[in-house]
Amino acid sequence: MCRSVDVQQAVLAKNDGLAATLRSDLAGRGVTTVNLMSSPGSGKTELLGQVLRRALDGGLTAAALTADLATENDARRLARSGAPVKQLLTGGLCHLEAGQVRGHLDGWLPAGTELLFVENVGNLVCPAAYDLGETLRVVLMAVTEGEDKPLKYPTAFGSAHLVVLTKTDLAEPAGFDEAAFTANVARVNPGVPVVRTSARTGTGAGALLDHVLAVRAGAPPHAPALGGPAGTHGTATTTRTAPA
Ligand SMILES: Nc1nc2c(ncn2[C@@H]2O[C@H](COP(=O)(O)OP(=O)(O)OP(=O)(O)O)[C@@H](O)[C@H]2O)c(=O)[nH]1
Ligand SMILES: [Mg+2]
Repeated sequence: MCRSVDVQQAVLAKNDGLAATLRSDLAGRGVTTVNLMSSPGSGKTELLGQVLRRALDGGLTAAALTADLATENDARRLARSGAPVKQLLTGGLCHLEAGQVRGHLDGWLPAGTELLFVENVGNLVCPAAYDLGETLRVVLMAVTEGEDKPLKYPTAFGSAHLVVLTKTDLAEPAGFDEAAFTANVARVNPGVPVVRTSARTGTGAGALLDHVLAVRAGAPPHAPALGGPAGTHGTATTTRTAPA
């Protein structure tokens, strides 16, 4: 038991080191990196496609790396935006690690990329423990998932710089209690901004992009309840729950 905890801590510590180097390399290349985390099917790909299109329409250079256990479906969907997109297959792993991200960026990330979006594997547990060297960590949740999810997944919600509520077009039929959701978010991560979105109506993609661009322009990201100082996540081994 102790030995397996030691191994987990060592894995996370190694990841933190690689993530810190990656963060510094990406910042040096002028790349703002956004890590998108949510449970499967929350709407990451659908929303990201809209954000990429808006970024490109606004004259920005944006790219996306999307991770799944299997299929290239999401890369195909995201490529319709016109942005460079790469599919990362994790070979059965339920989360992304910094070393994998680095391996897929090397030799692929186009020079001059300003915004890099990384769509994590659909999972609210394991991805939360792994720093990917991101500038912004975003956790998404659909209104159909239930207001209590921030309390049930405190690491994912507590370590985020930004929370995105998706599928708000379904709030009424789902009987979603937004006030309870907002209160639960505030309990695990006081002060974290929440952006409401619907890929069906097109609501919120602009607000999400604006938030990313504000941070890129120098606005300090929210300091999450869990994690290191704003803009860094190099403390997984001491402040985050290790993955099961
Ligand atoms: N009604 C509604 N449906 C949506 C919305 N966004 C996504 N969907 C649908 O929800 C399903 C899942 O969306 P995806 O974008 O694939 O979700 P995901 O989080 O990328 O899923 P994984 O990559 O498998 O984790 C699809 O059928 C989408 O069309 C939305 O805002 N409103
Ligand atoms: Mg997806």
